[in-house]
Amino acid sequence: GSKNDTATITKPKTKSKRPSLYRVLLLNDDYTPMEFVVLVLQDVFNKTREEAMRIMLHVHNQGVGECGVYPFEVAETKVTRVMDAARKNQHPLQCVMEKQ
Ligand code: NFA
Repeated sequence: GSKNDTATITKPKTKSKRPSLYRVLLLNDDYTPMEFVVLVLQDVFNKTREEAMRIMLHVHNQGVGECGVYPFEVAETKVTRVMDAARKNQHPLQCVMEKQ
């Protein structure tokens, strides 16, 4: 037969899988300055000063708090940015992500 007569038919795959979402969390500690946490929330998570204050105080009082929910790679980049800034400034601030 001709070259392209095999019986394999590939179905057009246009179906879009929705990306898994990850919650990014900040953890409280006794040493990181409140102002540093507020600045991180504004800079890394694009929060307003007011929202950043609200989240920082929630973490301070409750021990943990959500900064946002993002696709894996975005969440990973934000965690890295927070941890790099904390290390650079010698603060023990911890940032983690968890599958939502
Ligand atoms: N608990 C810290 C303090 O009293 C502030 C803080 C808030 C640290 C949120 C980490 C996260 N200086």
